[in-house]
Amino acid sequence: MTMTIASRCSPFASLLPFALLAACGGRPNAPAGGGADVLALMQARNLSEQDVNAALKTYTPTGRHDEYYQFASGGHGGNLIVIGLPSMRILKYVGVFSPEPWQGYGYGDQSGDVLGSVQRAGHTLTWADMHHPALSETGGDYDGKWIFVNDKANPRIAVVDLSDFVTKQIVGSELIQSDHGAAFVTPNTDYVIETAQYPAPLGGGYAPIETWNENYRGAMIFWRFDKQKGRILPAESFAIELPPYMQDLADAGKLVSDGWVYCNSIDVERAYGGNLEGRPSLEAGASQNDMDYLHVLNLRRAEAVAKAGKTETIAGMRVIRLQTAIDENLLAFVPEPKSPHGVDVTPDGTAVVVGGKLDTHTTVYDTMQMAKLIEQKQFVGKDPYGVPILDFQAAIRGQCEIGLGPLHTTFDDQGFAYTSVFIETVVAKWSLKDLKVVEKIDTHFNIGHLVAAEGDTVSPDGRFLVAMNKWALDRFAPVGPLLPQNFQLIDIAGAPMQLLYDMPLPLGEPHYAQIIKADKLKPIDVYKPIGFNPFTEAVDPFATVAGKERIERKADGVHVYMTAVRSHFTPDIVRVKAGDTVHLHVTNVEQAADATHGLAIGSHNVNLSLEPGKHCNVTFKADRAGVYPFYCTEFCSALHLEMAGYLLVEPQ
Ligand code: RUQ
Ligand code: CUA
Repeated sequence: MTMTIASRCSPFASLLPFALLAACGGRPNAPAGGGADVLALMQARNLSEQDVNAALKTYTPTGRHDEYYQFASGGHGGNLIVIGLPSMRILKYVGVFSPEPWQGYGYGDQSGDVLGSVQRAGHTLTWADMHHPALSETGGDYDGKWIFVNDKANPRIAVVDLSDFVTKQIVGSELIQSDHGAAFVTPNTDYVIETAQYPAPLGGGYAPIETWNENYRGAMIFWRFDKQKGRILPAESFAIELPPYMQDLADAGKLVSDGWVYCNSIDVERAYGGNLEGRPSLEAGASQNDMDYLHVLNLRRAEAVAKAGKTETIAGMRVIRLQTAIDENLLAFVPEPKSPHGVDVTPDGTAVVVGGKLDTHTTVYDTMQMAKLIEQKQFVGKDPYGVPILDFQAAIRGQCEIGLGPLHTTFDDQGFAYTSVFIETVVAKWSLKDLKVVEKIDTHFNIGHLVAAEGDTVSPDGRFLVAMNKWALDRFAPVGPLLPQNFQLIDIAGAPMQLLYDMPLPLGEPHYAQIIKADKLKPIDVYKPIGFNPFTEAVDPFATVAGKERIERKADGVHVYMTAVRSHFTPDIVRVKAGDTVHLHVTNVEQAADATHGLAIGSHNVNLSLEPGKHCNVTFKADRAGVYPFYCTEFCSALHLEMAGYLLVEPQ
């Protein structure tokens, strides 16, 4: 058999991976796909053996599911992107901070309530700068239940339910004016961490920027998450006031360091710009010192302090003031090299890896050692606000010489760390044991974050890593000056690392992503029982039963109780008077998987997605007399085009 394959596929047979040999020779008499044999295809498409090897590792035949889900931030698109691995097929965009027409997200009453639930400075927001998704965890491992995402521009946190991939809640506090160290969860998802980035007066309001040192502050918010309800409880959440440095990324301790939180900072120089006012630019001013401060917070103690009521309420948020945090010994600093960025706790929880953008090292801090030094109050100094400082050398395990511009670090199951190196534009693989680089692989280009399968849990999977590159340059067919980002799938199962696939991501700049084993998710396929409202998570009081469709005129307007089923809406004629407020209540009474209908009413910005069993309410003003067709927007059946009706707005 082997001989037959070898002779059929020569001259490269010995070089080809086994799977390919099987493909070209497994059925000796069957022609390869499309009638051409594999070698001819390779030649025709100018593919190397390495290319074919990569293709075999990612190609996923029809009907076969991916092994992993990657949840990627949609950046300033404000949506969450769901990608299958290893195929890199996009499975879904989930509307979170931006309206999502396909899902009707932001167009119905309740989905609009979620999207519009946090206003800032009196403004309704329809976009976000999403950075860091965080999957919910139990015991430090992803549990596949929820995912949290942040909005850097208008500090908010959203809760996305992974049973139906729908955004259920958005919270935000006017305490802070931006965030970056978010969203990160504690190992049992008791808290979702949101840290401010750019200092401002706490709670909003104005203070002259010259009074930065006195009046501007940072803060870290601990949003309490209730796993029973699947919701953040703002009233049980609290914050810690921080000095006016620019706090950057954060991470929660795990296992031995469970109960500790780490956050780095830039601009301990407290520069605030003014390059047209005779001061150095913010960028130059913030890069003067050799060291910034890694913040080490004792969350358990902070929780007790908040519980004891040693807080002040600012903008509705309970805040542990900085002096209280110092007095209670729940905050300490450790120097960290030049303009740090990523802070990542190792799978065993014994260390925190910090990448310094203007340094050539990653610094590995010893979590237990820092806890000990803090408990014994072995400090070597104080910052201008009185926050105690630990000795750098005493706090670290060591440093790894990485290369130019280390940013973020993720981990595998073999004791290796993988750091994105922005300036060098490579992934550096290094050993956590002896802090030595073992291998580097090029990325294309300017890698930002990177993520390995379950790489920030207590039990990483290894196998795959995705480099999330900022620039694509020449990788794809040109599409004008605004280029997509480039996600590169890398095989890390063995050495050397192998680049498998380039995926353009043309929708805002994603920053971070997380990768979870697919079998941890158990999404529903239809809403049950019929009339279920995903946003209230109950059968809607306005749910309509087949046979009970009706139109009722009430004090607050005209209520239309409608059903949708292949291939008609009932009622299909709706008569109202100009000036009426219309409350449309629509239930998709079907229970067949994928039997989704849509409901669009032209000229009124009405657009609903009616998945099987789902109920939607939408309220709109029929202010202008006219004849407005409505119709189904999903090609649901052979008579889909006939699934239509008329909104007749009669003159008064
Ligand atoms: S941060 S790479 Cu939010 Cu690194 Cu973007
Ligand atoms: Cu329902 Cu098309």
